[in-house]
Amino acid sequence: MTILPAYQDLPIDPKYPPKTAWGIWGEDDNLGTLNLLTEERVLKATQNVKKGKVFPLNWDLEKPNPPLFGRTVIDHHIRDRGNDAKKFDDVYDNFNTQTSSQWDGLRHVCHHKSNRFYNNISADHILPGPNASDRLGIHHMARRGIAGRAVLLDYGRWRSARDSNYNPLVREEVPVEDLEQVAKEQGVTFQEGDILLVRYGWMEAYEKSGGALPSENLARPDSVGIEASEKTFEWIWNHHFACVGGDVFAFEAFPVKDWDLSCHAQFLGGFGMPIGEMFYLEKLAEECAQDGVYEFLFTSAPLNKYKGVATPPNAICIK
Ligand code: UVW
Repeated sequence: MTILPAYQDLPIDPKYPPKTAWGIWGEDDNLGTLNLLTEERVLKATQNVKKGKVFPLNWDLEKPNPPLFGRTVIDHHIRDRGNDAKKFDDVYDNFNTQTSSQWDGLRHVCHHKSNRFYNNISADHILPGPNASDRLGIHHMARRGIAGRAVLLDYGRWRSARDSNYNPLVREEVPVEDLEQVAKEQGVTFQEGDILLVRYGWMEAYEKSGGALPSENLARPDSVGIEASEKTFEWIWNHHFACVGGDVFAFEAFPVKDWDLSCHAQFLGGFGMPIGEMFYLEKLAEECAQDGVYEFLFTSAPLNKYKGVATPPNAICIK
């Protein structure tokens, strides 16, 4: 098993930009921190299945509506295959893999300071043209599959219990000290290779608001999320999470103040760590609040789209 360097010791080779994890799993690696989901860890994660309760994490494909960032609402048609109302297919038009619940794959956002994607991949690998390749395509994640032990930090419930004015639809930076405190109070101890899920309470607030986001501008909506800072990057890397996800649309506080210093740029481009967004965590969080168990088996089957950028997670947690 690879012994991972600490954040302060990144990169492993001075030829790479500071604080990147490039090269750790080889220069030809397309999976980044998902490499931490070893067979041993997956097997061990199955020991968390005690009740047989299943929690799917895909939100409605049509939400949020209107979509954020100029994305499209899926346009669904039923095709009558024989024109005799006996056999039907689905047809999806305008399907953007990132309108609803999603994994941001490693083609989504580059390490802004170097303008390269994870493992030193340039944008011309991703765009059509003479240098196009399949590097970092979402199919790599799909063909491997994602499974492991996940832990939920229900920051939203913890925070709401302390602050009746808490509003996840307003920009606010969550410091890692607060996540540590939530973990402590929930009795969660992190393990290397964990899938970290954070429920900020954004989706609940969104649903309660009837989908009326306070921001006029759907290209720059407001939300709570983790603080984008060196301290956060160090905390995330040094726990050696396999990936992170939450019920918010960006995982980090939004709008992003400086993309060079954003979690998107550092996690995706710097670490090769997929980011899960708008995961539906409501029923899972209710169950965890009732039984006090915040760890479980997590599985996710990304769409096997050759050279894709992102994917609905098709994730399921089993307790
Ligand atoms: C942001 O870029 C903030 O969100 P997404 O990952 O959905 O593009």
